[in-house]
Amino acid sequence: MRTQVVIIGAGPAGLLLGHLLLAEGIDAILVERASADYVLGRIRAGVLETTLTDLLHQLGIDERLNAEGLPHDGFNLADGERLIRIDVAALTGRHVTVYGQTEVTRDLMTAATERGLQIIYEAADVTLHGIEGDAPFVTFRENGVPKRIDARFIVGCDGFHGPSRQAMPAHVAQAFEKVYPFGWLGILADVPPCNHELIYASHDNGFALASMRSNTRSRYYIQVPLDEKIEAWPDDRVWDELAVRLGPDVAGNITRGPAIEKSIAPLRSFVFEPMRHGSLFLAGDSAHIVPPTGAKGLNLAASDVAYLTRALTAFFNAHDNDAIAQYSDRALARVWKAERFSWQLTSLMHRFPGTTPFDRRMQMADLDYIASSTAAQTTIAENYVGLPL
Ligand code: FAS
Ligand code: PHB
Repeated sequence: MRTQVVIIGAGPAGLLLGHLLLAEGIDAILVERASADYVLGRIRAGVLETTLTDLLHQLGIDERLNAEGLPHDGFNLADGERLIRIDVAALTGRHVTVYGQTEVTRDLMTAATERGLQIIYEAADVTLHGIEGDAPFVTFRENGVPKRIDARFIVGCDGFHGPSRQAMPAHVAQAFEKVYPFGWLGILADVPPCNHELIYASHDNGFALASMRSNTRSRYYIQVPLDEKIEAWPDDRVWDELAVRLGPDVAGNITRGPAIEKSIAPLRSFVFEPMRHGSLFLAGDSAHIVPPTGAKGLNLAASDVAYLTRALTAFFNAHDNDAIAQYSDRALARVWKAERFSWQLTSLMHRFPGTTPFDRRMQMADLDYIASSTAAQTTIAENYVGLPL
């Protein structure tokens, strides 16, 4: 097989890139390790910047988003005594949309079938070849049969554990990482949310987040120790701890119900440089990871893909090599600012092992300052809605 761009990974980054290239008349084939059902089964992000929703509107892959997406003009920080509302609409003129990553992925998959975007699922042993030349190719096995796709470029959208980042030569690569000493236990339940907007809570016991997927489906998280076992958290214990950490005013509005999904995810900050070498580009989680506190992970995948689409379109349709040469620096500039915001909000809202009473007072003073300062709230707001491309 031959195409112009091989995309490894059919998660949100790969699917979005495939559609955007197709819309520009650029031929792409996606090669995905898992089944479509497995990809859809992963419960992840919930808050979309306009960075991502604008692309879905541009593609016309927005019918369900328009019908079911919940525009949010603000969110809340809870410090144990009050809710500090960050009015992102008033402070930035923009909003975010609550619409699950699973639904974004589902919409992109449905549109792929309708529009003829080629996706090869359950591809085994995907391997990259020739990335330092201008005739790279990917090999893999489909139903046990060896296959090969030749292309002009390969884009690694294969997430944190995929092969693309590993294919970058060590002498050009530099990784930056911070692993946090705790994780997030998340539950999904078909109960109405406890609040009409998200609440990020800082409590002596640890962090909690009250989010949602719709007006009838809630998504909650609590900070747990890194070595915590999910078995130690039956539903009732999760609901009890959420009531404590979200505070008495909110606790009364929590509707309990059986968790339809419950999992623990580690938190890390990670950036890999460069995001391009030869004929290989990286986009999304294959190049960077943020702690989900700032709701940036999925949205950074969208900005990477927006930059890369512009670059590949200039190359194929205008014979302009400059944009592909600038891709890595341009994408990383936005990645690092999102890494900073995510790290800062994580540091503010979580309990770190070894936190001293002074450290805790510093967190409380920071929250008290945010409550009293429009300037501080504006800084948070403009990062939360997404910095400009
Ligand atoms: P993905 O990991 O989504 O997709 C990569 C794809 O590549 C997968 O389908 C995988 O099967 C495939 N792949 C891997 N290896 C392959 C191989 N060898 N060959 C072919 N295909 C291969 N972000 C937020 O904004 N908010 C959140 O609350 C949030 N929660 C998260 C919770 C968890 C547990 C995780 C892991 C991430 C979370 N994220 C969150 C971040 C997440 O949403 C990512 O940013 C988003 O999935 C990025 O999309 P992709 O870059 O497409 O990577
Ligand atoms: C979610 O709803 O899954 C979610 C929302 C906001 C975050 C993280 C996760 O910052």
